[in-house]
Amino acid sequence: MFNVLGYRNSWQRWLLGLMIVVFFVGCNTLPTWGEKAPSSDSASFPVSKTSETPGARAKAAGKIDVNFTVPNEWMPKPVANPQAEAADQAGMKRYVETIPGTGVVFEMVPVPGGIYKMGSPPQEKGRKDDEGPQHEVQIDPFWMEAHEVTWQEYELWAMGLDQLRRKHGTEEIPSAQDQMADALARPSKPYSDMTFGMGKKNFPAICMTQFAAKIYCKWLSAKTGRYYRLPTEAEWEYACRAGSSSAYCCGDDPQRLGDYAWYGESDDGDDEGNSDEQYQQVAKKKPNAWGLYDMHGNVSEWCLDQYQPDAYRKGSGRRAQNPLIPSTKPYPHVVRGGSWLEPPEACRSAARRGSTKDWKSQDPQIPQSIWYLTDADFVGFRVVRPLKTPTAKEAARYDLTPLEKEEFQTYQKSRAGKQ
Ligand SMILES: [Ca+2]
Repeated sequence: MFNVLGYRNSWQRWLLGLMIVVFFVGCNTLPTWGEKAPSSDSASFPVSKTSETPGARAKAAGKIDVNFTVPNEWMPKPVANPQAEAADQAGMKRYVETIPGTGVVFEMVPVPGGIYKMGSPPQEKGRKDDEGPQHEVQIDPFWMEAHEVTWQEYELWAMGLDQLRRKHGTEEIPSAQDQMADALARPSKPYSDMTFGMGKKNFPAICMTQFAAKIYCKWLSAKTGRYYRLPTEAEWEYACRAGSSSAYCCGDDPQRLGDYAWYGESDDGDDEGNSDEQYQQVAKKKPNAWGLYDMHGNVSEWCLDQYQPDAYRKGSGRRAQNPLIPSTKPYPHVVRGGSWLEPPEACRSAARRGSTKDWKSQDPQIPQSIWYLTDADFVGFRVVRPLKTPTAKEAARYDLTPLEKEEFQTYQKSRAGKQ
């Protein structure tokens, strides 16, 4: 990056790196970038240290603003990936993202903007009250990860493997993107094997809290310079349906689900399921019409929304545009798609589920970990990237809530033995 900008001398590179860090520390609307480097066990959380405005700090530091362009002024410079660039929806392509410095790749699939009916009709088999009434939703275009986040992807951040690779590899000098990524918090080490013996390579990562999934997205954004986040519940269902209005992306008949999904035994016992009572490697079944794998089943997937069973009934009756139910409390948050553990009905496009506190009931810590769900071996996630990168102010809608930041601070203090 620095050479591209013409900063070839070491002191110039150092100064530019310092200025970038200073800029992000001062950015009140994005307080999670630019904190001091974390320890390997747990990291300090970025908090602005002065009341100066970002503009004032940037000015004091020099002409930092020349390195950032609107509307991406708050994001790191993207690492080169021509396939990932698009000026409009027509230009959106499927692309492969290589997590810089690692060789680990994942694939992103374009999801066109559009309008659909969210929820299920009263006659749908297996339908629950929280899925109605159906209502129109308008969704802006985005890319979605073709598959659930795998252990290879997740552990680069969660276990600090990206830092280890850099330490023992040929590229020891962290890039500007690395420095921002390194400044984000990482989980403490897990107490036990979080795969539960179900396999690791190309299997979906599981047992993370929604908080952990959100920080992973921030880390990924810093690493790549492209804005990644969790999907909203409305985006998730839209992508799962891929233009369909039936119970599943392949129609209403659960008999066809086996071609597209890994799922568990049906409630009536007539269908014993196909998952062999464990999660399976990602992208082994057929994708839906938009090229997305395992939206039904395998592992349930985190969404950003607070789960409200009566949310649809509270709707205004007007078409909702990019709806999101903001998070105000730790539970319940939305997971979607059902899992290897659940019957076909729970894997329907409209099926909703909220997280519960007993998903970490075996966690012996006080307070319990903010990173792991010891009892949620059926929960994972995948990332999305909106076509239009939001401004820092717009992105605050999808960012950590004040409550989450407070919980993090409390947890950090308890870990440090200060409480
Ligand atoms: Ca899934």
